[in-house]
Amino acid sequence: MPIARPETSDSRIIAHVDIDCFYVQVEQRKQPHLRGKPAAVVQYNSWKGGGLIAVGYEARKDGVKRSMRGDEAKKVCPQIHLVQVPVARGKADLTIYRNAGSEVVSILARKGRCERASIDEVYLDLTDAAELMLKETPPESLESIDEEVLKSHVLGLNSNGKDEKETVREWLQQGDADHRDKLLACGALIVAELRLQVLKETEFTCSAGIAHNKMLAKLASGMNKPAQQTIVTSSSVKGLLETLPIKKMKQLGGKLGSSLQTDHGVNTVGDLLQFSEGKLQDFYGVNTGTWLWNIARGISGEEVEGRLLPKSHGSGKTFPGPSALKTLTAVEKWLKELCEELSERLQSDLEKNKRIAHTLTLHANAYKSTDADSHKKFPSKSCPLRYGAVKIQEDALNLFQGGLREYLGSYMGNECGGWGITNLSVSASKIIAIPSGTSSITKYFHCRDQLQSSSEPQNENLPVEDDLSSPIIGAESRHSPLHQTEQKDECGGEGVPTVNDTSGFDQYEPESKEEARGDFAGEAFRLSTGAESCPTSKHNEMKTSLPAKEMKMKCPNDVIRSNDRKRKITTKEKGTSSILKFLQSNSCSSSKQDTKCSSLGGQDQLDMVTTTQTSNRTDIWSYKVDEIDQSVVNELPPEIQEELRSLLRPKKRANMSKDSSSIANYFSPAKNK
Ligand code: TTP
Repeated sequence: MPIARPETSDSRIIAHVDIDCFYVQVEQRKQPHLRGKPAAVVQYNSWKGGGLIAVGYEARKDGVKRSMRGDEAKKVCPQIHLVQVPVARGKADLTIYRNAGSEVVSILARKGRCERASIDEVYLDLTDAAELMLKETPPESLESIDEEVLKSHVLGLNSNGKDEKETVREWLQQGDADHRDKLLACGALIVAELRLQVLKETEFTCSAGIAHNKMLAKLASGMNKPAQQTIVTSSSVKGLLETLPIKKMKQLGGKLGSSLQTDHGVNTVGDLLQFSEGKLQDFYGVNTGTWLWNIARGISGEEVEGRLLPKSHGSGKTFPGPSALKTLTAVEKWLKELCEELSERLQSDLEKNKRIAHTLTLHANAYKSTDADSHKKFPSKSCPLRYGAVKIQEDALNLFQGGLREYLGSYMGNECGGWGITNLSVSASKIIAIPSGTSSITKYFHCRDQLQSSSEPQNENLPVEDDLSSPIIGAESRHSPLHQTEQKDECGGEGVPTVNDTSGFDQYEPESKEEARGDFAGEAFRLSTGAESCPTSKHNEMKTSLPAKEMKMKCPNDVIRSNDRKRKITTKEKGTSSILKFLQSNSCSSSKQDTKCSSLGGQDQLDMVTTTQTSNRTDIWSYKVDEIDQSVVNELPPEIQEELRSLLRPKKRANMSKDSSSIANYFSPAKNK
C-alpha cells in the first residue's frame, strides 16, 4: 500500500541513476568485440532461441524487443549477437551481474546517501553535496561546463531554435534563478561527474533523473536513454504529470491503478487533480487518498535510505508448462539446489558484512489439475532461519508441505498427486548486522577459515555447510507459462543498509520494468507480513522426527498429514559525444580487459564493504534488535550467541543512552553522522 509522506524539505536534490541495458553492457565488457554491435542477453533455456532479458540499444534500433525470443530477434536483426546468461545449478547464475552492480554502487555512493533500488538502479540524496557546491563553487562562477552536463535535458526548458547546449548552459548559470533551481543545477553537475566516473572505472554508461524527490527523479531517468540525464524543474512538474498514464506511476501499475481507471475515469496522473483530497480519501482511505492527492502534485516525501546491501536473499526457479514439478521428490530435489544457493549467499553475507538473516520463507505457485479453482494462491510460509544448507533445506521442505496441504485443502483425503508446482523459491529476510570488530566474531571467522581448509567434517555448531564463494545482491519474481526469463536483481530495504536480494530467482518475465519492480515490492511485503510462520521449538522437533529422505518415500499427502501431526504452522536512448569519445579511447583487447575489470572489481568490492559497515552501525541502532528471534541466536556459535545477547541485554535498560561507554552509545546515530 502506498504511504503518504509529506515532503521533508522542498529543496532536496535526489537523483535516480539506472545503468543502460545492464546485462548487455556487462557482457560487452567481458567480450569487447561485442561493443557497438547489436546484442542481447538471453535466458539459459534455449527454447526458441531463449527469451530475451536485456537488449542493447543497437539492437533496439533494429526493432528487437525484450518481449521476443532469440529466434524472433534473429529474424528482425540477423546480425544480432545473443549471449546466454551464465548457468549454475540448472538455473541462471547472476553473480557476474550482481558484482557489476556493486561496482557501480560503490562509485555512486561517494557523493551522498545511496539507496540501491535494484541490481542496476540507485537513488542518491545529493542535497548536502549540492548545497556545498552552491556555497563554494556555484555553477555561475564556472568558466567552463563539461559537455556531459550541457547535454542534460531540462524539462520545460525551451531553446526556441537556439543551440540546445547553449540554452542549457544559460539555465545552469542563471544568477537570478531561485534557490531550488540553483540546487538542481548543482545536482546536474554532480550527477554528470558521477556518471563519467562510473564510465571510467567500470566502462558502463548510465542514465539519470535529477529532481526534488525520488518519484520525479525516477520518472525522469528513463526519459532520455542511454547515457543521458534529465532534470525536473519545479515549474515542469505539472506538465510532466498531466499526460502521464496513470499505470506508469510507481505503485499504480496494479489494482489501484485499474480501479482509478475503471471506477473514476482517471487515465493520467493529471486526471487526479479533479478530486479533492477528501474525495480521494473517501474512495481509498485516508492514507492512500492523501498519497494520491500528493502524487498528482508531484509531492513525495519518501527518503533515500542508506542501503547498499540486500534486505533479503532469495533463490527461485520457474517450472513452466510440462516442466512443472509434480512429485514431492522433484520438489525436494529443486529445494536442495535453491537452498544451497541461498545458504551460500547467507554465508557470504555473514562473512563479508557480518549480517545474519532470521526468517526463512518459502513461496510457490501451483495448480491443481482437477480443480477449476486451482489458480488460488499457494500460501507462502515462514519459519525462523537456521544456518546451513541442510537445515535450510529441511525447513524449506517442511514449509512447502505445510503450504501444499493448505493449498490442496479438502482434496487431501482423496488424492495423492494431481498438483503441479510452476514456481518455487526460498528467501531469507529480516537481516540484521552484527557489530563488526568484536573479538569473538573475529575468532569465529578465524576458526571457520581453519575448518574450511581442513578435510575433517565441519563442526555442526558452526553455521558453515557451504562453499563460501557467492557474493551479495537481489531480484523480483515472476513467471510466465511459456516464456522463461532470468530474474533481475532488485533492491529494497528496511532497517539495515540493504537491498532485496532475490537475484537468485530464476526466470521471471515482467511486462514492464515498472511492473516488475512493483511486483517485487509486493513480494517484499509478503515476506514481512503475509507469510505464515511456525514456532521454533515445534518446528525443530518436526525436523528431527521426520528426516527428509523418509518423507520422500511416502505419498505427499500422507507425508503432509504426518508432519502436521508433529508440528503446527500457526500463522504468521541519442549517443553522446563525451561518452562515445571515452568508449573509443578506452577500447581494449579482451584479455587486457579482463585483467583490468577484475582488479577494479576487487577494489570496489572493498570500498563497498567499508561504506556498508559504516552505515550498518547507524542502522543497527534503529533496528529493533529486541526482535531477533532467539532460535536464530541459538543456532550461532556459543561465543557469538553470548556477544549478541550482551548486545541485546543493555538495549532493554531504560538508562542505557546515558552510558557513554556502552556499545549502544558507541553505535548511536549522532556518532556516525
Ligand atoms: P532494466 O533496467 O529494466 O533494463 P535494462 O537495463 O536492460 O535496459 P534499460 O537501458 O532500458 O534500463 O533491467 C536491468 C537488468 O535486469 C536487465 O539488463 C536484465 C535484467 N532483467 C531481467 O532479467 N528480466 C526482466 O524482465 C527485466 C525487466 C530485467
